[in-house]
Amino acid sequence: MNIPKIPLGDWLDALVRWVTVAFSGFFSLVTTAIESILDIIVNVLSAGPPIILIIVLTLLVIYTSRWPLGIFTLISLLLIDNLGYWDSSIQTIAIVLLSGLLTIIIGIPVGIWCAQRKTVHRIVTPILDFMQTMPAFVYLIPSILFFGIGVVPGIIASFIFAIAPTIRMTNLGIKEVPKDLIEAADAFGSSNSQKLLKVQLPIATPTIMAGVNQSIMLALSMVVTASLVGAPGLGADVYRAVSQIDVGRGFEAGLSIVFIAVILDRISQNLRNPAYENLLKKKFAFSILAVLVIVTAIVTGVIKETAKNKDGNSIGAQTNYHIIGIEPGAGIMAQANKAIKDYQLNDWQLAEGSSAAMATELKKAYDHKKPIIVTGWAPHWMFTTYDLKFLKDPNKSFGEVEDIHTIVRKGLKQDAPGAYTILDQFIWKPDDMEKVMVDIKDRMDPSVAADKWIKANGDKVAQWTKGADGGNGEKINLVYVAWDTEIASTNVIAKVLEQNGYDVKLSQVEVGPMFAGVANGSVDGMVAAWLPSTHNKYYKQYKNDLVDLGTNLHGTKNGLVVPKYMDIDSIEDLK
Ligand code: PBE
Repeated sequence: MNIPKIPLGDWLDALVRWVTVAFSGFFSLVTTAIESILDIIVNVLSAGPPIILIIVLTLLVIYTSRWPLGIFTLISLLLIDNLGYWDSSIQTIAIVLLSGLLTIIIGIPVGIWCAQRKTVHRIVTPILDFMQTMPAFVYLIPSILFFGIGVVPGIIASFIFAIAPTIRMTNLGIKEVPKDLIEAADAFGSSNSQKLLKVQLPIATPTIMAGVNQSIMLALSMVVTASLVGAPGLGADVYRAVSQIDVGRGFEAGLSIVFIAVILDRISQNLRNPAYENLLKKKFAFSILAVLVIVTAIVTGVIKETAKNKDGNSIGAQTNYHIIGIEPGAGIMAQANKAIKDYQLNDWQLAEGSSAAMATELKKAYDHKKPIIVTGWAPHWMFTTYDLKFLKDPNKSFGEVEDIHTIVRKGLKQDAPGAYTILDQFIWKPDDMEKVMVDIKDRMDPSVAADKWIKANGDKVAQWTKGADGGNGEKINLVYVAWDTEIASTNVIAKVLEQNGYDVKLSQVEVGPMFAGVANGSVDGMVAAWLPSTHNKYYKQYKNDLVDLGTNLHGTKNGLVVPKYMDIDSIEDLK
């Protein structure tokens, strides 16, 4: 019997699409709110030179957790600054604080409600189980659609992932309040709210704080994940290091995360019972801190606001000085950073994320005729789908028209001569590639789209396979990065190899690992090297261990891309 697949994914897709449109006003409100609060936190944390915050945090740690930990804090923060991760750390601390704040504001009331009503508890528990076990990556996907790329989807995903302990522990803490105390409170005729505020909550506080502490730690564990959708900070540094196989930077950024974790953990654990409470009353100490924070927030806010009002309606102001980028390891990202330098776009930032997230952002802006600037490349389906233009690049920061090369491991020629020949003879045109890309973008399965193109272009494929021995089920492992261009080309060449008797496996990786994998022979090849300039850095690093089979496509282009409705023509206009 043939039971058709239940289209669960399609249903959810449709639901998310509908929600995206129906609640777009609400989502942009949330986005603005979260961004503004985060701005305030970042402003406060970076108000003075780093040493000021280092001293304040050290004092706070000494006060809550004794001086030895204070010394640790001092040294580790100085080290973070010295290694060059101070700004990233500020971003990370701000993100974690905000997610933590949200979990408190929402988690504690929900926890109380659970403790008071059995039904609520019964409904909330499985939801929490679901939220905690669903891989956090999954939340990122609709989050991007709802909130765009940047820090907000990251915060929302962290919040969902981290809120469970606060709710559970609040519920537990209140339930564990001894019965006789409640009875005593009842006997004295206290109202429900009196009972809650004067008896239950105070007694439950240690348990609740343990939950909050857990939530903060979970939020911190999300920073790397959140960076996949463009959240800045140490997580982005780690992600960048992974995609470029930069062991040293990865370790440094990771170490900084560890330091921050220890500091935040100790502060939040001991906040309730500071170590030196006898020297300085808790109320007094925290009031000073609160006043300090509020005053700094107001002062920095006013300064920023006056600065902002000066440039009113420029493209920069409208796009928040953000260029929407893609995977941090992509060559085009290095080029975009170079452009920012070459054209002295000092106010501008390049947001890191992924190609898919960039495409989503572009669609959102385009649908509302809003200004947007993305890192773009051709061939690409976005040029057939939208009216777009490359910004002129007189300084050639993005290099010239390029070729895509096929690169295989050493020894493939001996091990699988037929596959080697096919890979060597593989060549097509930007138009061909774009056709496959458009089908995939219209939600055709990549291998189906590849098959469709192959069927329609038998003559071209025949040229690639001419004179190649068929395989006998030998395994061929191809790597690629999830760029639209390479998804298309890799699937096409994989299909052709399969049709010629090879057992092809595709592995999707980051760009650094793609080159490294072919160089160390753990995979057989790839068709995704953009040369001479885009992937120059990787090519130079590994070229002695690779076999370059030459061009498989001529005529690619990288640059900054904007919708045609925008009134600028050159990167110089961004100044
Ligand atoms: N791209 C597409 C890649 C190469 C292929 C332009 C996004 C890059 O910048 O590395």
